[in-house]
Amino acid sequence: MKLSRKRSRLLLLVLCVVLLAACQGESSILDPSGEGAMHIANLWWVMLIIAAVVYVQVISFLLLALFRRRNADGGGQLPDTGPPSKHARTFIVVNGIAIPIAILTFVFGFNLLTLVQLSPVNANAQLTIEVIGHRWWWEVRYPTHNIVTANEIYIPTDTQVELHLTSSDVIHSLWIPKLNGKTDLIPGQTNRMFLRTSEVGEYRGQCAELCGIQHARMQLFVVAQSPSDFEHWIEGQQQEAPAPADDMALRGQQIFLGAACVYCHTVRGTSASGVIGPDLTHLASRKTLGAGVVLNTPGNLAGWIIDSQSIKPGNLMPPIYLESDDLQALLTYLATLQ
Ligand code: HEC
Ligand SMILES: [Cu+2]
Repeated sequence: MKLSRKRSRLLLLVLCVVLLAACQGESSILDPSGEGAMHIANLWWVMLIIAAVVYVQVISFLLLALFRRRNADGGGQLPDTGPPSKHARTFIVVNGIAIPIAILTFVFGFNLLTLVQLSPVNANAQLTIEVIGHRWWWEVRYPTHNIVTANEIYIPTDTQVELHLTSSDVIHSLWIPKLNGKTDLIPGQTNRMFLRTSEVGEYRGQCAELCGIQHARMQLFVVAQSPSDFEHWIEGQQQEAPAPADDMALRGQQIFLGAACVYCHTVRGTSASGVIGPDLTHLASRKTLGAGVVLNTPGNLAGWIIDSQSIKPGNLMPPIYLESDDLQALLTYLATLQ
């Protein structure tokens, strides 16, 4: 098929728009909101520009050579010009050796500089948060505040936050594209990574290391708040679960404490102290269930409890059968875990 000039121009335009659109978005490294991601984006742009200039130069030399050859005498055969002239030799030394060495040295240096900038060792942390990878969710602990939550990392803006990363089973990798690069979570080892942003907002994160069947659905959210909002959040999360205020919630609590839930989940302020699944003390304050798989609504919560396998197949919570009014009471109780 032969494209008319007008059509191919249109195609080019559409292509450009599509490519530019890919630069934005909630998981784009080219749209940084944090200090770490900004250094990475700078490196990316510098390398892109250098590569583009080199590409244009190489292609123009290639075209020049082709063009010259066609004009040479002898029907496409290169004329015998004897040994290369001094001029030709200088050309090769400059363009083939000196410039590539200069470019590679510069890029290497820029990479080292970026690595240093990304290194948490140089940063004096104002807040430390522990993140523990599990198949397939994130445990998030604030050791100085005595808080445990899951799949959400709340941070104050304009604060140097240091994450201590480890894993309880296989290797995972934490990646919050708009805030920083990837760092592995390795069992038996603690890796560090820093987060710093001045923009209030929600940033998507994702496990970036194949860790099993639900790897792709191991998401998390970083919520950056103003320092005063963050203090408020901390105070809320430090509370133990309140005692049930009415009969329905009380019945729900009894069902919760009498069911298998307690072997896997903790609710501070009750006897439930399991550590296999996420801490549920402030479940109702979370936005999603199952590491970002569904929104935390009563309907989704009911569906999750009865058969989380149909929502996130292969996850480590078994289906739990409950009579419908028992389930209703349990939902009422779970809704009090603000
Ligand atoms: C055998 C252990 C086990 C039992 C028993 C169990 N769970 Fe879970 N639960 C898990 C695991 C593991 C997850 C995390 C699944 C994931 O996201 O991949 C989970 C996740 C959840 C979540 C989502 C939490 C979040 O923040 O995403 C809720 C809510 C929940 N369980 C409630 C319950 C309730 C209520 C019961 C009892 C009726 C129960 N679970 C019984 C292991 C268990
Ligand atoms: Cu993972």
